Amino acid sequence: MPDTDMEPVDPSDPVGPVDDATHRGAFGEFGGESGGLIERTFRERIVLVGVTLSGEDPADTDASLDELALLVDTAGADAVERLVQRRSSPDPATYIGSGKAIEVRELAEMVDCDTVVFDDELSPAQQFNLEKILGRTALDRTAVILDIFAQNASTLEGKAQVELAQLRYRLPRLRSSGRKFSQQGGGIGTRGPGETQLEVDRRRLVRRVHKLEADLRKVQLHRETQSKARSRTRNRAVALVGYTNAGKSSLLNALTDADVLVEDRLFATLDATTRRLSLPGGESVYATDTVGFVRKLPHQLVNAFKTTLDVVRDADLLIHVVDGSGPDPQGCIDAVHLVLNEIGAGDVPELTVFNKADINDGAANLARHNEGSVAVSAQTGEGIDDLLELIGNRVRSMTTTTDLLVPWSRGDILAAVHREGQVLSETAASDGMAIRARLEPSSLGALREFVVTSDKPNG
Ligand SMILES: Nc1nc2c(ncn2[C@@H]2O[C@H](COP(=O)(O)OP(=O)(O)OP(=O)(O)O)[C@@H](O)[C@H]2O)c(=O)[nH]1
Ligand SMILES: [Mg+2]
Repeated sequence: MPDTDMEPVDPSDPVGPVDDATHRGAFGEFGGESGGLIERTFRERIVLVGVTLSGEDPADTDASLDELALLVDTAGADAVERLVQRRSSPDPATYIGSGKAIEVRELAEMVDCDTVVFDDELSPAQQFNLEKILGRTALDRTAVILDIFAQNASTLEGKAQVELAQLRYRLPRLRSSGRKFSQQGGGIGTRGPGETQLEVDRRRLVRRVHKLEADLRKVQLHRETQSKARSRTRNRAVALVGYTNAGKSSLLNALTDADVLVEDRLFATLDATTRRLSLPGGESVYATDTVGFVRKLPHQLVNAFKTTLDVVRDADLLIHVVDGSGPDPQGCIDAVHLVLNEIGAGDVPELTVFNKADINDGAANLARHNEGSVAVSAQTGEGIDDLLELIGNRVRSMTTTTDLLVPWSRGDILAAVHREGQVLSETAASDGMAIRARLEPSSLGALREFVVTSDKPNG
């Protein structure tokens, strides 16, 4: 659950933060801080570059570049031009062809842009070669997403996860890009330290990675203990998942009194928040809001956010929140499914919720064409009762309705039924208490000799 017991970073720790990950952006210089918020003195001008591989739909490249433009904007820069190349495969040395790279350089000079952002993860060598040809900084999608995460991380756990992802991304780039990672020192593009210093830096980074990994393992252990405690209480767990900015946090707030930060911003939520949610049938479940997804979510982040994403993998039901008013709901759904598969949550049952029904007819139309889904507005509350009903039905279908006859002499069994299940009715009979209860299959074993009939309502 959300609040972690992670150790604060000790400033005297020799393996303290190597790089002020939360205050260094992918773009430009910072003008300083006011009220704890970072202000950038200027917004860099960016050229975006994408590749359509053979067999790929150019429309997908466009959608991906639209999203990259939004990511770049969130990170604090302006995408002023874009360029797409069709290729059979990425060039191992330069990602795009070297002739095309010269074209990009000319375009960058023409529009006076400082940085070129490529819509995929570049290998360290590709990045190095591209910077040489372009004569300016070459960044990739991963660096931009990491930058946004770094700006948004607020809890110790979130910060540690982002820093770990950044270090894993930067380590292999240390030598080839000549970037400098020491505390004092310039931002992107400054010349690197000498070979010896590089080795020192590298060792320091590796030590820091190990420290962060150990810290995060502790958090994970803590969380596993909590989730064991929860499974003893027999409450089901649902996780809100979806594309970033779809309205997951807004929906958790609408369903419970969670008071999670809601912002019109990509990746506003990086930590998991769990609240108890009471359903109309009388059951309660634990509902967790967590980090949003995006196309090509960097694997470094997926790995570093493992403890946070475990909540999704271990959930009994996913509430997949889709912005039904947006231009490309299906593209977002597909992107989310890819990430779910990647984190091993591809098989968790899913309930699709088309949100933002107050904006246009999109959500309602989508819900009509998608069996078992529902249209809601987290903002106005429209459809929320239907959603609660649906969650209740889905959760109920996971448990079994059972009739038991418990002899009067077995007070312990009576108590166990009440503790482990939800008692629907109790009728006193001459030979004991006749009970109808919803029980988990796992509880049924121990109660077998008292079971009269047992059936699963919705399969
Ligand atoms: N009009 C309208 N706006 C909504 C609705 N739900 C959410 N929003 C807005 O959409 C934006 C994103 O909402 P969040 O709840 O932060 O979205 P999220 O999915 O948690 O986003 P991340 O945590 O950044 O991934 C905010 O500006 C919300 O006010 C809705 O039903 N209607
Ligand atoms: Mg959120």
